[in-house]
Amino acid sequence: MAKLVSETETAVVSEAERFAAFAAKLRAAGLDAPWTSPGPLIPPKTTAVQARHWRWSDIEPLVLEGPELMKPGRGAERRIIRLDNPGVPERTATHTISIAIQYLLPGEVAPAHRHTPSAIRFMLRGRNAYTTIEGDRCEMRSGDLVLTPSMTWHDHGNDGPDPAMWIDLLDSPIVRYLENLSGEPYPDERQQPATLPGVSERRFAHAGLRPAWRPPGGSPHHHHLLHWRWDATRAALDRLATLEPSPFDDVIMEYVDPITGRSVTPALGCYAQMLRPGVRTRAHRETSSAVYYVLEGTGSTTVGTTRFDWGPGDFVVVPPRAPHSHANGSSSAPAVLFSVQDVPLLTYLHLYRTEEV
Ligand code: GTQ
Ligand code: FE2
Repeated sequence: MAKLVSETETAVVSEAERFAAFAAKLRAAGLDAPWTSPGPLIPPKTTAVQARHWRWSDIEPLVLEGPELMKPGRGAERRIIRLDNPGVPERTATHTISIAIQYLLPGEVAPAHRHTPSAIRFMLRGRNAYTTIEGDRCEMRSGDLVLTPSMTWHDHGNDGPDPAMWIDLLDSPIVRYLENLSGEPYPDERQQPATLPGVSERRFAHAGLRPAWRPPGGSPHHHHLLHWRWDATRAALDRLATLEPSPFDDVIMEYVDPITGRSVTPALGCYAQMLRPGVRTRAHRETSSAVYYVLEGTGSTTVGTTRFDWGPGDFVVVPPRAPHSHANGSSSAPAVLFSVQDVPLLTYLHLYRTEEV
């Protein structure tokens, strides 16, 4: 008997040794056979993105402290403070979305540059602050969304009497993962703007209408809307609120290119959403991730079993596949949320799924 057992053991060891020897030969040849190591062929991976809540009362004093320590200019370029999700290796808000608050004092300029990530600005406060994109000067008022497509020259300035503050939303984590992160400074601090500001808005900001003639030539970026005004967005939400709402998001609209109907950037979409007074949405899971920013009202977002109670200026991150629902805490006032979500990218990859939980 003893002899038999030891023979079996020898056979087992030698099989493991043969696997190890084979794996070593594969490695030396720059190859790998997944069946030489334990585990399933396609091991599932749980998300590193954490459900998180940042309160505006914690963010704002730190944003206001920035100017004592940093001046925008060549080098550091932008006075920004990023949302840091501790679960994400690159310390961005989610694995696909980078969010920052940018702060610019009266008279300051954030110098012109361009880069491969697409960027979106969501204006918070200040008057006569602008972003110039490919020469089109977009004067940003509170609640406006301004698009900086990939590799377009852009500089920001504040010509008003008050400090200006806005949210930057970038797809840089995706571009980094795709190993295409790059950028360059513009030769001058600012671009020479076109004679008239808001050219893209003059051409394209009229829902249901597009110019039947455009001057020949110009940058390809001169054929898209770059600036969505808050008053139009808010009015659209009020009108949609008179019709049947989504059970999961209540009254929700996506910002789109009025000519192509596509999301504002290829990977990331932006949404404006109203939770009518007293509304509690049903919970669902989505394969996408999202960052919500509270514009108006108070309420809560429940992610998994954690309830985040929010008010104006707060941010909430919903990781991929996390069950989530929203509630307006007021029975008399609407709550309004702005969000950025990687739904367009997931849809393109045929990975977007949603299910009620
Ligand atoms: O304002 O151009 O938050 O290039 C990150 C990178 C803002 C900007 C950010 C940028 C900018
Ligand atoms: Fe930039």
